[in-house]
Amino acid sequence: MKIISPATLYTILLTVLAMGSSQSASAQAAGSDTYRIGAIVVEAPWSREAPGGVKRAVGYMRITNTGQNPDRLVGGTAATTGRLEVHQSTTSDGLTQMQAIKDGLVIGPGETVELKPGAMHGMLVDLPRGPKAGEIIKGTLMFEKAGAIEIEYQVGSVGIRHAPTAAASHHH
Ligand SMILES: [Cu+2]
Repeated sequence: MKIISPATLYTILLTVLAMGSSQSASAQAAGSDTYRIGAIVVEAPWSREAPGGVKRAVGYMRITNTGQNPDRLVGGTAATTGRLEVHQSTTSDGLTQMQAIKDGLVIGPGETVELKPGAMHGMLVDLPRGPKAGEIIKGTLMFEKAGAIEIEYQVGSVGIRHAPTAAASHHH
């Protein structure tokens, strides 16, 4: 029988600890398009390439309030200089216009709100530059009750209508 010296044992222990932490890190990365803070769950944030030097981009996601009380998305940051606005699209006389929702987006208890193309959507404004397909935009969302949460938008190509990650995992 081999006797393990305390120094060796220490090394083994450190190795096990390192393995444990790298495993949990990769598990987190696998589910990285779902984010939670308090009662709020944010799923699949995504954006779209903004061509031609435009420094704004769309910001889509699904937000669920699993709590007993309403909460409110009041804004957020995007990349180094940008911020998130929540817009409502309205069409009248064939003309579609967007308006920022000034008082924030209320999400009732048990409610899921989807920010998506052609409807209520997020707009990332004042970005340092237009995002490119395949990139990630780091940002935060600020909720009145749940607080701030860090998220990442997956950037898809110009013209896509669905989250790039969801599109990649579907086989139609
Ligand atoms: Cu808009």
